[in-house]
Amino acid sequence: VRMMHALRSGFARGQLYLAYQPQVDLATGRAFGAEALLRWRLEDGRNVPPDRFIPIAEYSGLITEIGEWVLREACAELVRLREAGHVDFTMSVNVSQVQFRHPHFLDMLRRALQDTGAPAEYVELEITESMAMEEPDLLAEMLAQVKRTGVSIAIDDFGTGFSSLSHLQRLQVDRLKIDRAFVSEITGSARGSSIAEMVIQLGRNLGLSIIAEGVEDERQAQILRALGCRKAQGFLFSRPLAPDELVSWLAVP
Ligand code: G
Ligand code: G
Ligand code: MN
Ligand code: NA
Repeated sequence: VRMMHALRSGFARGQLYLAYQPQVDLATGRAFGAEALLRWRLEDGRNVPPDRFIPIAEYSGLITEIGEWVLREACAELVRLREAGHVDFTMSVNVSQVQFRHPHFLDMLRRALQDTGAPAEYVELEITESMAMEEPDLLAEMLAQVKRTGVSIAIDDFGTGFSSLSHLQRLQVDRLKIDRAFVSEITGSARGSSIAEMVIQLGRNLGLSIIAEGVEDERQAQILRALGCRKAQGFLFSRPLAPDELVSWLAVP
């Protein structure tokens, strides 16, 4: 409860901000987009990790307001990047299940796009695989409506949720993100790479884009390339960056 109050007042006082992690093409190393990641810096300069405060934001319902702010902020940053010449750049935004199920989610999404001038086709929403398992018909309908706005959809942490493949096939999803737990295993045994391999193959069969997350070293990148994965994000390329750092990072050829 204490943390909930601290989060509420911290949000009101501007302690939340976004960091942007570049997403790169594995063949060229060039960035095609970024994922917006929520951060909370306390007055004393310490950061609270998102795994600690996001569940509290969800539980308290604050995530609806915070999530709206995140989406608007990320869309505004996308527009600034476009004005700086990065016109073919996508912005991925994490959406919590609580936020996504809010009755006004679609209105909120449309308004955020309209007010910021962010082009929908360069905005991607990340939902978690666990969301894909609950109330499949409702989710399928929601995703269809999101798609009608022009925004695309990625399934985050893919491979962790055991969602059924027949269900996945019915969802209007554009991309699967291979969870970093599976990326960290690919340099070990053949068994270790089997989930990453399966996801890449699944993406190929269903016509979905695949991105590997948490890529930390060149060997992992090499194996992913060999398996046919074409996109990645992770510390090998860049940690999450402040907006001005992202602009500088993008400027280096
Ligand atoms: O990089 P990081 O430690 O920030 O990510 C921790 C977790 O927090 C990840 O699972 C990520 O998906 C989640 N996360 C980061 N930003 C947001 C956000 O804006 N909204 C939601 N709902 N989750 C986020
Ligand atoms: O949304 P998601 O849970 O995927 O958020 C990505 C999380 O992973 C963020 O907390 C981000 O800071 C973190 N992260 C990004 N790249 C790497 C990486 O290469 N290695 C590890 N261990 N974590 C990473
Ligand atoms: Mn994510
Ligand atoms: Na993830």
